[in-house]
Amino acid sequence: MTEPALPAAFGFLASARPGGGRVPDAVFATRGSHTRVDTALPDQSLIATLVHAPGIAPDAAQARDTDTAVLLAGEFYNRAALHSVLPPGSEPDGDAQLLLQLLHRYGLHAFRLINGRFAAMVSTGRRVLLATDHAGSVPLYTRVAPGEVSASTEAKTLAAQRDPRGFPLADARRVPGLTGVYQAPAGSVTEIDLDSGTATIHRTWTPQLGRRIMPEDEATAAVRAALDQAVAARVAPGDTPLVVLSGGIDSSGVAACAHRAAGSLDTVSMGTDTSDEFAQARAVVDHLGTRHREITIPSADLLAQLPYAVWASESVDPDIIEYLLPLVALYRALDGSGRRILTGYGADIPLAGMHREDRLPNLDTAVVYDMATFDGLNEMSPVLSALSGHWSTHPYWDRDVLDLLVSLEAGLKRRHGRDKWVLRAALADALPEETITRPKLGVHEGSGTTSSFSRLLIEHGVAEPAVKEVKRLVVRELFDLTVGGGRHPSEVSTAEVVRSAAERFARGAA
Ligand code: IOT
Ligand code: MG
Ligand code: MG
Repeated sequence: MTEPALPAAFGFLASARPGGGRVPDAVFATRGSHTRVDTALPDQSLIATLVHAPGIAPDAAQARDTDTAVLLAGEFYNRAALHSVLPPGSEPDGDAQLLLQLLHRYGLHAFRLINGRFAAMVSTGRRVLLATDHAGSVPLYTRVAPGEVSASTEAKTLAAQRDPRGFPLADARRVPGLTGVYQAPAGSVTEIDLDSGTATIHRTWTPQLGRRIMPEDEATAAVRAALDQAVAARVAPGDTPLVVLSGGIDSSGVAACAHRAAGSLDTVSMGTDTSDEFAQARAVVDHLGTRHREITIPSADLLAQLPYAVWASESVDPDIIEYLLPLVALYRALDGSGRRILTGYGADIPLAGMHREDRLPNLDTAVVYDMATFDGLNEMSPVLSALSGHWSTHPYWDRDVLDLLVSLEAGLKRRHGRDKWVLRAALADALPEETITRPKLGVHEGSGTTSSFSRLLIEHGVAEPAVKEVKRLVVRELFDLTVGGGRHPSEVSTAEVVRSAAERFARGAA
């Protein structure tokens, strides 16, 4: 049997209690089938709803033995290495079983070993462990009270159950407007005592602060090897992956590696009636020979989908929403059954690609800042694509690729007058010259999202200097409606929310 192209589960809502109980029906943004899990352990019960691709039994997303139960949303990328540290003869079937065996050997330190895209909940003895991958790329939320720990990959599902009131969780981020709901930090295990509701957070990963000096050829070879491996680990045997392609260096690099790893590749580009990067993507498509599709979304339709972008990402950051909106609209426009999608998202963070200037001190300041502030923005959330049934994954935020890129000295990132030099040089033999040398263009610029959103506000009477602040109000109101308030995004009108935010701002500013 070939391995399925999608992970066994995309997400979950779960509850651990000393006695039994039931988990309420959950409305996820993630589209998929729901499977109930009810595991009675000697000291607690773990009950859950798993949300997963239709037609794939989510068996590999759960595992148990005598006193421990594991739930896993997402997947691991260093399986061979993880298998190699298990006793001979142990042959775990799926990532949840693999995790269970690692937990036996290493305790909660098992999570320090995993390079993956996942959120996990573990019930063991009288304790509950909530774990995120290094990047927190699958958001994980919790509400904790003595005698009950609820956890979910979507905050909205916890908002729906107001009781019991959550305990404060030191060091975790509160979710705006949702009393008692916290987001588990990226790269951590939250260890909770079920009886008392007290928690300790253990960090399992932190961004590198030291920088490595390397000769040019060594640095480019290391980057290429790491990216090749990260992409190969994200391609399922026998599956043709889909790359969301802008024609910039980041996604074109992923496309080149994916084409090589899978032997065939589908690509898709989105644009709007105001702007697109279709010609630049086409250069890569022709070079690699991918099966390509262009999707044009009118700007008005794009902005009308703002509620979906906020509902899926559960982010309140207006800049991030401008990056995510075009991608969410693209994912929603993909028909057919669930695909495995690779993106170039995140490359600009360790390489300071958004930072358009030459000075190295400022470049490294930007890298340090961005690596210290990404947590909680949810820009890599799988829900962005899972809302239409697709699984997305981001090779540049593979743990090994990210550790390498972050750690390179700034002079390798900005070199010979080029931004992201080391990546461009690493891909020089795999892509057309015009792609290698193409200046960076953000997705929010290439799709005209930032400017159309600004224009919409100005049409509603917002003065130019207030645009940024009103965007923040709009995004927050969309969050309150769709995440806190449980409204489906199809029932929320961007225009109405813009009108109300503009009015509120005008009243406040007057
Ligand atoms: P950008 O790097 O332009 O795009 C991110 C990814 O989205 C691309 O690699 C590509 O896979 C996909 N994409 C972009 N445009 C299109 C398109 N027209 N059609 C299809 N796919 C497309 C913002 C940005 O510049 O996006 N994201 C940054 C950094 C975010 C800042 N976050 C932070 N500081 N925490 C990034 O690194 O991706
Ligand atoms: Mg990029
Ligand atoms: Mg771009």
